[in-house]
Amino acid sequence: MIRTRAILITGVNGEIGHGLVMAVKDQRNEDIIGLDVEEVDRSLKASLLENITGNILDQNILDHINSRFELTAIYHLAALLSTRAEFSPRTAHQVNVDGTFNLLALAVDQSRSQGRPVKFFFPSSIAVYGLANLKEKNKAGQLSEKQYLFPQTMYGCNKLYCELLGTYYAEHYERLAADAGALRVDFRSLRFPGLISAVTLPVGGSSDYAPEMLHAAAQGQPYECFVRKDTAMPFMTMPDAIRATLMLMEAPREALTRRVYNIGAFAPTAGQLRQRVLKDFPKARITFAMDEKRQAMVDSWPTDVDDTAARTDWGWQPQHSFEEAFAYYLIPHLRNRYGI
Ligand code: AKB
Repeated sequence: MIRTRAILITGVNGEIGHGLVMAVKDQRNEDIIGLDVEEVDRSLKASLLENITGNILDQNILDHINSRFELTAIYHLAALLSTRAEFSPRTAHQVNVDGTFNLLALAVDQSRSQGRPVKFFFPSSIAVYGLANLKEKNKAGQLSEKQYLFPQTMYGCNKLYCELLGTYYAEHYERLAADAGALRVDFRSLRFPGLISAVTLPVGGSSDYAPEMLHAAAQGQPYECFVRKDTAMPFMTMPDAIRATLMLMEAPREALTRRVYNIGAFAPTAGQLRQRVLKDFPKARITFAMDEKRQAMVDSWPTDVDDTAARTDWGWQPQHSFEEAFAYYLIPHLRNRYGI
């Protein structure tokens, strides 16, 4: 029996999953298998060759996928975000780490049967960084890929380990085997900043204050921001995150000098976000009520990242600066979405 060629997207119901399905459907001639632990959103179903409801920890599901499809690439998006992971560290480890391990094993099986490497995309995060305190954060400024890798959150630990695990699969997997050296998993990863979508809202992250503030304002609802006004961290629009993902996956292997890249776009403080939201929604009621524990998590993340390697190796350049993000993407789409 011949298997059907497709790409696999795990966690397809999530924010990145939504954006990625739409972009792949618009720009590429590839069939998509969508996997999610919840029933796949109705809005996505028409764009998928097959939607599968199942857990990435269930080997039967992965065996089923392996037996039916020839996967040209795996976009492994399923994860518990940083705030949720602190409440359920065991589940976070199982989903974020064991789940990734299972998907890497699937990629190896696929590579063996296809006789070629399988591309594997892993969304990492600025949560891999860990700055000791605010003084250190402000002093450190933009961080390169190798600095301050001492995460203070479960999610950050999970992401950092999986960056290393994926790199091991790409560079040294079964290094003592007779056929050692064959590239099986072409692992590629981006450290995403906080992502802001005009279409969906994140669940369980610590950078959620930015999208929550915006969506609340667009709906005329009050919003209490859980970090201080002066809190800075990097953000990016969802279309830029999707564009970066596809650019990295399309880049020729020889152009890549690393397997994990920082990417940045803009890095406003929460106060600057509020000011910009008020420009378009002058009646928005946005107040600040700091949650000390979530604040400390965000304070351990950098104010911004150095993405020189991504710019040099594969031409990364965000389409949306802070002002462009609001003027050309967020505000028009939010107005359209909420009918204002
Ligand atoms: C989160 O807040 O957990 C994520 C992230 C920064 O990776 N948005």
